[in-house]
Amino acid sequence: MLKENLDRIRQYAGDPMNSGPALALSRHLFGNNAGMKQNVYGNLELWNSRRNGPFAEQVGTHPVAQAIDQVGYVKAPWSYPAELIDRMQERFAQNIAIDNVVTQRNRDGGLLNIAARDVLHSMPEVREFLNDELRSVLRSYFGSFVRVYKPDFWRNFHIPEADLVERERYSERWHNDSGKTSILSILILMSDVSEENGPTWCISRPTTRALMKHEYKSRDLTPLENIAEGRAEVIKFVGRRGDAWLLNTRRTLHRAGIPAPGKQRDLLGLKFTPAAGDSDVWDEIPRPEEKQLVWHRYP
Ligand SMILES: O=C(O)CCC(=O)C(=O)O
Ligand SMILES: [Fe+2]
Repeated sequence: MLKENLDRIRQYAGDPMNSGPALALSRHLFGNNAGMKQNVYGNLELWNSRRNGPFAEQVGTHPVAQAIDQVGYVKAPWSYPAELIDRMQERFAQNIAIDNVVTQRNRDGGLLNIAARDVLHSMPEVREFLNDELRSVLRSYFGSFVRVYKPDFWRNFHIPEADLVERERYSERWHNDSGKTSILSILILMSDVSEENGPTWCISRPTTRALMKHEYKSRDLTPLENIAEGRAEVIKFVGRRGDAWLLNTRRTLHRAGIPAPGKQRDLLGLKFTPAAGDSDVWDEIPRPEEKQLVWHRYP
């Protein structure tokens, strides 16, 4: 008992920002479950880029950027052309054919998930998703140019009940992603998605904050149902292929929906952080300093 407590104290003392008490305090202070370091570093990075970045005077002027800050997510007011989605689907099929994907199966060998990760080279058309409209939202959000990284394309299938209870299979449990809160994501539908295809579920930033007090326990201890019941709506990202949502997955509780038996759902995700310098960059590194503070010196 004494030893256990001593071990715990040593652990906190060695890395206090990563301790249980720090997580509890950060939930109270920041209204999400991303972590103390993640919030402190993320806020500092955003503060720096918004204040000193080359587009500082545009910060907060774009209604889409405002909505991401206030609501936590927003449907993009543009859609990507079907022809671009078709080319991405061809690339995904090629990646599957040469086994350049990560596959998860259930106990009976049935498919749960297929993911093509870091597709910058295997799906070069991914660069076309950073269009002028997205660029102007990002400049107003960050005040700077952006690093785009971790472009992933994944396909989810139904999860049988028995596989569901044992452990999490893809991201079907309510969570905030870890990593700095300065990271912004875009999720783009690569197939038509209705309720039965298992859309992403998302809870707004203010409601996420409210749920941190009581209802939300942890990723593994919170039921899959609508935990915002009676407080607010759970938004489901249903739409046509090419539709997209911008969201801060550190500040909004979200989860993958589960496709009905025999149904599936395809999604492309990209992540953005502020970049120094005078152009947007596509980063080759899968997870650039996701949990570290990067203090850019802007010109
Ligand atoms: O697949 C989904 O709908 C959600 C995935 C997710 O939680 C994430 O990318 O952070
Ligand atoms: Fe997530």
